[in-house]
Amino acid sequence: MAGKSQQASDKGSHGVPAGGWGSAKAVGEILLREHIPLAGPSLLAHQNKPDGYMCVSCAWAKPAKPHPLEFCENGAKATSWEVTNRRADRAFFEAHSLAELEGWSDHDLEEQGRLTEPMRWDSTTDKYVPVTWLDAFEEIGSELRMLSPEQVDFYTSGRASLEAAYMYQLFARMYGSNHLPDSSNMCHESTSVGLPESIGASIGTAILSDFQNCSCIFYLAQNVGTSSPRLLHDLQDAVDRGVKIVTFNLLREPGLERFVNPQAPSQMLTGKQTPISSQYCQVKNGGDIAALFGVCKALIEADDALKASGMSKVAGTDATPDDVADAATVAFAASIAAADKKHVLDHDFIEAHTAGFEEFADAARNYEWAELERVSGLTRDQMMQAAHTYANSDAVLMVYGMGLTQHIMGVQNVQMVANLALLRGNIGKPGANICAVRGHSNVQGQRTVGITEKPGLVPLDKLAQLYRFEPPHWTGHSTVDTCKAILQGEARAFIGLGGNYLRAIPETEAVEEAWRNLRLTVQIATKLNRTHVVHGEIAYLLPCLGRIEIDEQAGGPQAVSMESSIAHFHGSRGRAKPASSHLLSEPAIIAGIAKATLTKGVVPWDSWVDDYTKIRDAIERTYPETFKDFNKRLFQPGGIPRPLPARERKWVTANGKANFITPRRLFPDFSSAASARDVLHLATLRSNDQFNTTIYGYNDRYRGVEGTRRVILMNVDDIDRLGLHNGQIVELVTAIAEQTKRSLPGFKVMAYDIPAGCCGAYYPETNALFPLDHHDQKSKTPAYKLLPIRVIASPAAVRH
Ligand SMILES: Nc1nc2c(c(=O)[nH]1)N[C@H]1C(S)=C(S)[C@@H](COP(=O)(O)OP(=O)(O)OC[C@H]3O[C@@H](n4cnc5c(=O)[nH]c(N)nc54)[C@H](O)[C@@H]3O)O[C@H]1N2
Ligand SMILES: Nc1nc2c(c(=O)[nH]1)N[C@H]1C(S)=C(S)[C@@H](COP(=O)(O)OP(=O)(O)OC[C@H]3O[C@@H](n4cnc5c(=O)[nH]c(N)nc54)[C@H](O)[C@@H]3O)O[C@H]1N2
Ligand SMILES: [Mo]
Repeated sequence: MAGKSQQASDKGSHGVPAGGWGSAKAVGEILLREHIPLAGPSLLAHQNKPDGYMCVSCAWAKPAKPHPLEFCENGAKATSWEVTNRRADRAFFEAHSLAELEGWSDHDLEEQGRLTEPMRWDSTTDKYVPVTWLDAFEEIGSELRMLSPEQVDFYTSGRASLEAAYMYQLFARMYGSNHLPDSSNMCHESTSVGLPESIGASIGTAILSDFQNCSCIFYLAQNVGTSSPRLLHDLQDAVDRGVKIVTFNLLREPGLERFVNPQAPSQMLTGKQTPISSQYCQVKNGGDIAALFGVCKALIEADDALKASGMSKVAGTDATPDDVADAATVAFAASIAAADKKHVLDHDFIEAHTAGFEEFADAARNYEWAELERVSGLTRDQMMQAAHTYANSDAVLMVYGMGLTQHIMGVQNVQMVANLALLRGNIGKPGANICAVRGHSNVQGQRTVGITEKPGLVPLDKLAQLYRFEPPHWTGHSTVDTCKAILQGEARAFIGLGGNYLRAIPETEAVEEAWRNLRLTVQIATKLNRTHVVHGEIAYLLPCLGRIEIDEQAGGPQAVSMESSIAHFHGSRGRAKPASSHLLSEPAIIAGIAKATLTKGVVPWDSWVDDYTKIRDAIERTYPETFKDFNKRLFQPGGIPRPLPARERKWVTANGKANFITPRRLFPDFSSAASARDVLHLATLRSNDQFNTTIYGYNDRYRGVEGTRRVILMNVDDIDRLGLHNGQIVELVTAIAEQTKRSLPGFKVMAYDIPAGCCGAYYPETNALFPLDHHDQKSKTPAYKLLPIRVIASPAAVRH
């Protein structure tokens, strides 16, 4: 039963624990590289503190009683990257045409440093040249007025504040468009669509205290050491309390195996490591529905056996356990009975609060273990062991990330997590909830204040009443729809509030080509990226203040706010000197464009920009319950909690119940060609040296990758079987929708601890392989964690 990947080994894939000296060293290196040896450390002391600024990296919780240094290696990197002394100024743009910059890597573009003044593309020289803010707003406004609102898409990346996001969606709607695609469409959209059907919440229900009250954590498909390192502190504290962590991940991620707290001197000096996972289930990508069905099957059948033995309160038959179950299940049931428990499932909760249990339970009973093992890549023993831990824990917290959401069956993955939680009432009691770990630092909050293409999620009547206009009621474009509209020539203008759209989306090559036909591209940004370099007929690059910078307006220095992964709102006050005196804040830029575009309306754009408390008052007027006393509570330690009915077991669903939703199948139905023996399933990954499309460097020290990002992580048996060898240069070719050839040369084979049939490579280098239609049907989240590909020997040289 003790399979190789069952127990957390004491070494990660590369013997590197998460955190530790490597982390401390990396922070020092990045501060030096960005030329900020002094400002950096003193600034970092204010990161994620009640009167400080909220980290621009991940969205993890900001505790009421922060650690002295409430930052991590990656937060420090993100801060340094923003307050860098490097500048992409007018001299830089004078020296480089956009045609030339198109040949640059993502890393080299951003590495030029902060943008310093507004720029307009000049067609005669093919360069960005300085322009005044007023001229920029005027031309953008007059172009937008000439287009019809259906032709314009307003993208948002998840970093902009609640204030900026609220203004932006209001502007788009007053202009007449619901085309408000956002980074969330590529990220947790499966959560936003899946959880409302299951439990009537569009976000996770967990808050920080659940980490202190749980007795077990199921940790699924999230790479804590890289993506939200501060959450490691909460995991470490939980482990110290004896909490069992059961991990389901495609890879053996060091952060989920062992942690050395770089902020605990005793751990640093003694090298003491906290083992994180008590059980590590190395699941195949896309295997989670099968894996969780296995856990549920074990629980349901043990419950059936108890019921049959007459030990359960809901007894009803004369059958003995041996009649209904095999030895393993009987043993499981007996262990529960021995612990003086009457049943495995929480029947009272199921009865009182849920619908759909019987159908779900039957589906679980009907799956054969062999099939669940084949699809998940786990053994029955592993799934049974996870079920034991689950059944013996009073309060189980479910934590998950992109390895569940970015799938063809992303919504069903998320709903499967809810199903497992519902079996034992693990929602809405202390320590038991669902924690959807968010990505960008305010991606969750933007949706809260109206950034969405779905008009049903926005109080349109309220907006109409407050601002006296008729908002559009049609459904707008999600990110994938925007790509389609660009490909079909229906979209004519794209406004980007941050982000790097052309690198983040699927089907990058075709969309890039079509993008050049857009009439207008406007990018509000801090650093140069590919989405600014490839451009439309009229193109603007509008540089903004970052969150860490002092935002001085007529009414004095301003604060902004954001929502963390655990649904708390926090104020944030910038402390660094702005990168350039020509920068405007995001609210000021949005107001400038709005005023130049809209011909009517009653929004006091100028006074909002002078004093952001007025924007927050407007947010409170629009959402009185969610943002009650918003300004007054802005800097409340620990943040302002957002109302979460599901935490109180109030289910805001169509039937007023929490719903078991039975997935239709275990795995996507790919064509038979895509199931051929030489096809592998690619998951795209983040390295420890990147933030999304921002590439800090070419090492991933946790995974032992050095000096390149063009690697393909493969199982040794697959390397052999396909006649390849470690270190060989190969081409990656998409094995679905093959009428269009999608391929990328110059990847290096790297033998890695990954289940057979699966492979991994970095995002965004691999995005050109993804067909646009390869997404979850309901949420349209691109299936970035499972693409059938072929790995083919090729003579091309390695490139970055
Ligand atoms: N340093 C850093 N921090 C970040 C980001 C960053 O790029 N860099 N990005 C931010 C953003 S926007 C987001 S959304 C989050 C992303 O943070 P995560 O949710 O951690 O997303 P990924 O890094 O893509 O990795 C997902 C994890 O899922 C595993 N996995 C892949 N496929 C499967 C599968 O099918 N099943 C299971 N069980 N596991 C699977 C991978 O091995 C990996 O450990 O992080 C945020 N924070
Ligand atoms: N293959 C694959 N593709 C993926 C993913 C994956 O796992 N695999 N993950 C998806 C996910 S989860 C996400 S969230 C998306 C990310 O997609 P995006 O959010 O569009 O991309 P980012 O790389 O986060 O954007 C970086 C740029 O944001 C700008 N920026 C930084 N700070 C600020 C600021 O304060 N204000 C403004 N205005 N601009 C700023 C800078 O110019 C920087 O170059 O990518 C998605 N794409
Ligand atoms: Mo994300």
